[in-house]
Amino acid sequence: MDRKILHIDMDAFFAAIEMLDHPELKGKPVIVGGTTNRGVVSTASYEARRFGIHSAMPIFQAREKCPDGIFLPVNMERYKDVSKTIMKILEDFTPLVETVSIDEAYLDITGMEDLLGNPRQIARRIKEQIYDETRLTCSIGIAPNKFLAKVASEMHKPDGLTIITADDAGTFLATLPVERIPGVGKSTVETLKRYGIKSAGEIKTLSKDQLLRRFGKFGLRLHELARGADSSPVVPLREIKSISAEETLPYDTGDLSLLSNKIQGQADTVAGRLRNHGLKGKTISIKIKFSDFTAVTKAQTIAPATDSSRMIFYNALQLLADQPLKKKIRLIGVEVSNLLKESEDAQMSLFPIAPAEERDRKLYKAIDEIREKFGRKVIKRGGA
Ligand code: TTP
Ligand code: MG
Repeated sequence: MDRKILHIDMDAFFAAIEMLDHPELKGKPVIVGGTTNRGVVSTASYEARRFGIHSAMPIFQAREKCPDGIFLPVNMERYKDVSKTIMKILEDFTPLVETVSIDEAYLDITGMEDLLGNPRQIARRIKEQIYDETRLTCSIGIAPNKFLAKVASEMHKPDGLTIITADDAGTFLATLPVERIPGVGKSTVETLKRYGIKSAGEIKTLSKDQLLRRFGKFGLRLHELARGADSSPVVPLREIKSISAEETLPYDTGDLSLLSNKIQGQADTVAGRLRNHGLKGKTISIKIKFSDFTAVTKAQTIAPATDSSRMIFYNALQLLADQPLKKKIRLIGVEVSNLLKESEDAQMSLFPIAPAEERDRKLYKAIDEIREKFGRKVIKRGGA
């Protein structure tokens, strides 16, 4: 049966909240991200976007583009509160809600028609209820899968409502620029352009093998997305048990500097995903598969729960240092489990967060231990 997936994304989220809290800013170019020139733009109101301002642009550049803009600091606690209100509204519609960031979620509304009306009616009710409770607008996309629902929600921002059926998907993808595919960054865009590929649909001209060779595992995903296919399920937050990243190495190795670099990258990835979900974890593990395909998992539990890539990295590094490595390694991975929702983390207030110095001391200790064991060359980057 066709699934019905709804993707919802709030419009100019941080800026919209500031305009709500300061009605005199309505209709003005509002830029949230900081008042000094050192930071970057978190987001800009649609009025400010007309000046070419966008997320991640340095503030000084935004000032050049829009000297009369209103520059505001980030008030994250307030935005998180609003986010909670919105997610609660969504969870009243269905428990199948996957929060992907502070202002974005997927809902699986398959089979809800009898209860709540057709997809368009469901989307309208969600929009109405959010507006009633928060006075904010959002954009919604509905499609047979998460990928198409996400691109649909972006199509008619702000206050959009876009439905893509399985039948329209081909036409839609034929004109969708590749940069709009989630996960496609600058370098992928460049490579695809070299093949003369500009739209998502045009990716179909490359074979599965070509895509695999050129882009690795992500190539296989592109192969599917080009056909409008995406089987990934909507996973409600409380069902996420762990977040991990792992990698089969290009060749079997015992090179500790390579392995610690991999762990560092994986710790970054995992920490980013934790933060996206508003989660922190207490158990950090590494997974190692050796050249003879035997495997070990080593874990340690820490307090307080963390979403910091440094904390994850140094704990993972320590686990690696404690692990006898008699054989070459084929695969390495980092996982964080024992997850808590940030808001539910009662322990956070019981354990004061270790001061930066203490964290660094532990990090350096782990690095020293590794150096002692494997020689100085192993970890080159000073603060790692
Ligand atoms: P987005 O949904 O990407 O942006 P938005 O809601 O401001 O605007 P749009 O109408 O296009 O959806 O991100 C949600 C919030 O996350 C955004 O308001 C600010 C924050 N954010 C950052 O802090 N840095 C970033 O680079 C991005 C993209 C978002
Ligand atoms: Mg948004």
